[in-house]
Amino acid sequence: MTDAAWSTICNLRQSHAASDGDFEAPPPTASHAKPKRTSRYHRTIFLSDVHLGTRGCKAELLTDFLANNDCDTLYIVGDMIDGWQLKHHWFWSEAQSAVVRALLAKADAGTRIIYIPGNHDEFMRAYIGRTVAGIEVAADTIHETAAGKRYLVLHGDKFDGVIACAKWLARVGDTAYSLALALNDRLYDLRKALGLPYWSLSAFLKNKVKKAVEYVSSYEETVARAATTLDVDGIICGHIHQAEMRQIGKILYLNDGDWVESCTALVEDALGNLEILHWATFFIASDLARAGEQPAQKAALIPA
Ligand SMILES: [Mn+2]
Repeated sequence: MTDAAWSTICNLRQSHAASDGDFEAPPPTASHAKPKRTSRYHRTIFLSDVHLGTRGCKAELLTDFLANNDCDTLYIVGDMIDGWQLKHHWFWSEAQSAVVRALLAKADAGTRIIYIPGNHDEFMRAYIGRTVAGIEVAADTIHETAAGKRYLVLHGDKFDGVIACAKWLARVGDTAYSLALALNDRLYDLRKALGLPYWSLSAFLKNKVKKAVEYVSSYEETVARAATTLDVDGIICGHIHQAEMRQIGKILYLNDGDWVESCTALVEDALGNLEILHWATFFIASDLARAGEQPAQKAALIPA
């Protein structure tokens, strides 16, 4: 891609600077230098695996999240742009442009943005150590919370190169399993007629799904084990599209999830408390609230 995608982003930046468009241009006066307090203000936001450039990217939800959440520091924990997909299929929507504009508007308004490239946007690794469009690019970094806890922040692909099929297997496996149960009997009859030994399609698929689940938990444990050798309290990563917050030995494993399936972000409040926000819940809840129904369900909150 990457040149094409990059020039799209550069053009967006220029058009953002040139006109207000749908988004507020940053006011020139110093009194407006701080980000505006919107419905939620966090000390830090971590988000990853947005996969801009793919049809799967939930750009509308992310735009809504960015419009309703502000912070002092925003970490983009990799796979923001999907360079792999862009090489084959160019898919860029207005909603995806809106995500880029919203991020640039935050940078212009004084939010510190740190971009840690992942495996799908590895072309961004060429900019490590530089500040591009007001966004700092780093290979990985240490984040210190307001409570003084230290977390290693990185995308997490270095712990596993071949992961793409895990979630796919789990989801497809679920539907396929019931289908397989029905097919299994016919297969049994067929194999018997052909003189072949018994072989269970459903058991085979079940084993595949089990392996996918095992994969996620072994990934989490691998990451946590790697972190124990460092002087940190925990690790914040993305990559496997599975938001999680769990203590593994001495390490607090935090995964901010993704914006393809779960639409989650990890946020830190002024006291250093960390929380995973499931934005789809808030997004739907705000619609319900407008319709006078039940309010949002609050996501898990753990102390720092
Ligand atoms: Mn990744």
